[in-house]
Amino acid sequence: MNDKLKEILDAAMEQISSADNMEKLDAARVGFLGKKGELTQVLKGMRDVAPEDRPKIGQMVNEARAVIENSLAKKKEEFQAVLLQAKLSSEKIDVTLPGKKPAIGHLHPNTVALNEVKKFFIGMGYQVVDGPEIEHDYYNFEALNIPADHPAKDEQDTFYINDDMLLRTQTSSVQAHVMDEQKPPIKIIAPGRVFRADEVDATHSPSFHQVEGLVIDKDVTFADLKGTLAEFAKKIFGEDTRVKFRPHHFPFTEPSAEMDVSCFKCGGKGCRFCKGEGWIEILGCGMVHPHVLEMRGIDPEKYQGFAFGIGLERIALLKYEVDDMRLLYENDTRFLKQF
Ligand code: 2NM
Repeated sequence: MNDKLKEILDAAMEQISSADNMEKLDAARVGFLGKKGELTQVLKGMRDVAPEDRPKIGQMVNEARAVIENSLAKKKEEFQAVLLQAKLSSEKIDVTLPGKKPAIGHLHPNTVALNEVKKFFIGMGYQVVDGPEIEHDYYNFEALNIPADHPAKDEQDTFYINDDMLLRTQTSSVQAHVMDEQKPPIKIIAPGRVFRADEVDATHSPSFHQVEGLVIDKDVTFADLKGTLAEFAKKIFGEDTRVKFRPHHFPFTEPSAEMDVSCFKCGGKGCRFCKGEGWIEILGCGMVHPHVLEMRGIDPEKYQGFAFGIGLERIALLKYEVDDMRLLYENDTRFLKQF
């Protein structure tokens, strides 16, 4: 019996140590320790052993079983370590590889232009104000000297919400509110989105942006207007820029004018950029109409004001030499990332 056990133990150790994968190791376990395994058979054969020898034999079988189980466990651990190592090296991350560059956006051309405009006027002591995009018909039109039957109301045909409310056509409505809320002196710009029922083309959009300015104080004259806007043109289009005022009509200013700047491409000689004119139209302006001041409770005998309106897209398109406003709104990054 002793010899038989030793034989089984040797065979088991041999099979375990020569197993080179998990399947073979498992086969060895079943072959020796399983229900029909060789060691199990020995235990089953105990009934043939003399009763006085049984404890001793039993102990020997259990010892052999412990030795085999130990070896199996050790070998299993070895295999698992090898598997883990293989997994770790196949899933290794190369921390020295260059990272993916995050796509960082940048300011929209409109925003860049607006920042420049703001910077100039803030430097001149203006306050930047905003107001509602949805406005009362009264503040958008009547308060700006555009009565219900005025032809200018047709030109600016807009989007009505109901009989009283509309999407503002100009940010001058903000200035009417400021005249209600503040006493002169007033020195403000009102940048913002405005809306008009226009068809989309290279120079029109149903929604665009304006920066309107208003100065009200004692002894404000057209000379203040000219000096301010000439300085503005130099800051935006270059120190050599000259300006020209052409008489115009706006219902809310009297007198009114449009301001042209000398072409910053050809310096005024005439080129393709300024369509041979040498001048480029840039904004509308004028002295605030006395009736506009009266309606807001400001005495036009004591106070005068000048006002102006700049199209932001126009500035952005000129600055970047882009000939189609639609490009500013299509969000095509191939276009936008050039700036
Ligand atoms: C323009 C042109 C000329 C203007 C007038 C006013 C106000 F509120 F004082 F009446 N705000 N903005 C104005 C004047 C706007 O845009 C082309």
